[in-house]
Amino acid sequence: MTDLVKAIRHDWTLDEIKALFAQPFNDLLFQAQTAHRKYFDPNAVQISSLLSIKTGACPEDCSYCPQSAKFETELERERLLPIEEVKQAALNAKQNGASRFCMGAAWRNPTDKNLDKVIEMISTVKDLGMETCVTLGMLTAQQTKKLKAAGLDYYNHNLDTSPEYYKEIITTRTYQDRLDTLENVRAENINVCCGGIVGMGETDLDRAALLQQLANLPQHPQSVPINLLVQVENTPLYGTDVLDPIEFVRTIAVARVIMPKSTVRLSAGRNDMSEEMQALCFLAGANSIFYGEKLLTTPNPAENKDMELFDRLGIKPNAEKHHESSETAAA
Ligand code: SAM
Ligand code: DTB
Ligand code: SF4
Repeated sequence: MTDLVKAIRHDWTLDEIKALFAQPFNDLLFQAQTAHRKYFDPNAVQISSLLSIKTGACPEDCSYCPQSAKFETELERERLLPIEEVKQAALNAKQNGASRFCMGAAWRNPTDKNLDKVIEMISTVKDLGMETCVTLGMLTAQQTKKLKAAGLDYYNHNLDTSPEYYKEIITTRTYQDRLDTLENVRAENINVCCGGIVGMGETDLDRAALLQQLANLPQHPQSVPINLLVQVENTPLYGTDVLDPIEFVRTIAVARVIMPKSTVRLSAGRNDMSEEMQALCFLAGANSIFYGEKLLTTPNPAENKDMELFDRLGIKPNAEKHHESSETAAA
């Protein structure tokens, strides 16, 4: 083990992160597995289910996203879902074995009126005994306080890519806007779920720089989703060269090494991955997945396929526990 990976750090240099990536694959995986075993049960994976509570017609221009109004995707746009539909979806997710229910809305930011409706959804899902997560776009400090008061467990807001590559991907909001929302969420002591997307045509350096941004936040996000781009027809990124699966596994492993106490989620893109590749991701320290046949708008492996895979790997769903109290556990 090198000195680089001894402590929880927030001062990672790009050169150090590049050096972690550049190691022989087996050395990197050994390092990641060692870090993982220090803080987590190595055979436990947390499972979260997703629901799109408001689909499509989004004013933003994120070039990976089928929900942007700027691209002619085949998506049916929908209004904010009625509370009964949300409750039923959460109940199904719970019955299928999910411990956290994540609700996503295709908004640049929520209006105060819509936020009140989402707060009702959060209370309903909490009453079912599930953890709650929402992703609604940018938040003001005031809105964040309301979410905290509602008992929200996690807020998902991704940095998506490196600061340098970001301008090639989104023009309608800045990297700093994202950092500001993350700051609001942290200030309210809501658990932060923040990661990015790879396979968008970025360079090796961009992937290292994304992980550097995440690890050098004032606190490591409690949850770090690593998404592999789901290529959707008529989005600008459709047709991008597919990322080498080994590079994807390396990205998970480096995230695990530099954010050892965070839950690392093998997120979007599993539908395009072999089971062997997913097994390598778990070996590299991924300990969470999105579970259920749909992500927000795109397909995800069927529940029984995931359970079969867990069975073959001896993985226990939803038993992921820190060996020590988390660096950043929210109240
Ligand atoms: N509209 C809100 C926002 O962008 O902050 C919340 C919902 S948005 C769909 C949540 C995240 O989903 C994005 O930040 C992005 O990281 C991820 N995402 C969207 N489309 C994706 C795709 N095609 N492949 C992989 N991840 C995607
Ligand atoms: C995250 O990092 N990935 C999820 C969740 N947070 C909200 C979203 C993935 C979306 C994939 C494309 C879709 O299904 O629309
Ligand atoms: Fe809108 Fe979020 Fe999609 Fe960007 S990622 S277009 S903000 S729904």
